[in-house]
Amino acid sequence: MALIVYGTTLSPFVRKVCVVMAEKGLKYQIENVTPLNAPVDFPQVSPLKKIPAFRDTSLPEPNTLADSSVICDYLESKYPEPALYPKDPYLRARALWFEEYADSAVGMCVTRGLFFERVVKKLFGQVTDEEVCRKTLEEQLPPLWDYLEREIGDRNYLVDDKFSIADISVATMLVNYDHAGEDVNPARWPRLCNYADRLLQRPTFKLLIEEEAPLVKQALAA
Ligand SMILES: N[C@@H](CCC(=O)N[C@@H](CS)C(=O)NCC(=O)O)C(=O)O
Repeated sequence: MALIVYGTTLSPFVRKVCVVMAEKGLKYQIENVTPLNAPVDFPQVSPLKKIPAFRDTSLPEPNTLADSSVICDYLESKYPEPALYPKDPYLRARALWFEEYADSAVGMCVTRGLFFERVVKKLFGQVTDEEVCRKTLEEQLPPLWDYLEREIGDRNYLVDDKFSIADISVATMLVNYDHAGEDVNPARWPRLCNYADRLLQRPTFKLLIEEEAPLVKQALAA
């Protein structure tokens, strides 16, 4: 298999890369690595020891990359169809902005503030810190959702009303939000709620969500 992803799709960043590959019709192999069970030589593939990391075995060494945004950019350059980044320079930059917004601010809240507390900790027999979750849900996430609600407006997709890396990056965070047992409140954020419902039904997301569900269910029941 030429394309290898190191990680687990429970990570929104790993899922982002897998969805990009699936949208492009690429076959890939997952090497199951989590930051907690990474082999000692993992830093050779991922110098910051984060997932995802990636290898294209069709290339001579060094043939690895780290960081979801870097990997997705590589995949777009190497496999340009279907395009997941706008061609127009401004629209492309705007898509990258939403990718950054999702990866950083939303990611911090959804992964650290909710998914880690409610799912990862439970998988490791640890106790959820309810105060961290409360603060995330009541104080930190609402302004982030407000912004996305405004930006979606009457469109189906965030940039130029075409499906792009912007939507993949936001939607992968919405999957972890859902895995952490939360729904976007339709009364307060009707557009974001509708957007989440639509994107998570997309076959490339749906397939991964279904694969991830049993482990998440096990954690939530613990
Ligand atoms: N900017 C990175 C973020 C990746 C990331 O933070 N991954 C988490 C898992 S969701 C991780 O590996 N954390 C381990 C650590 O921070 O040491 C990307 O886009 O790939």
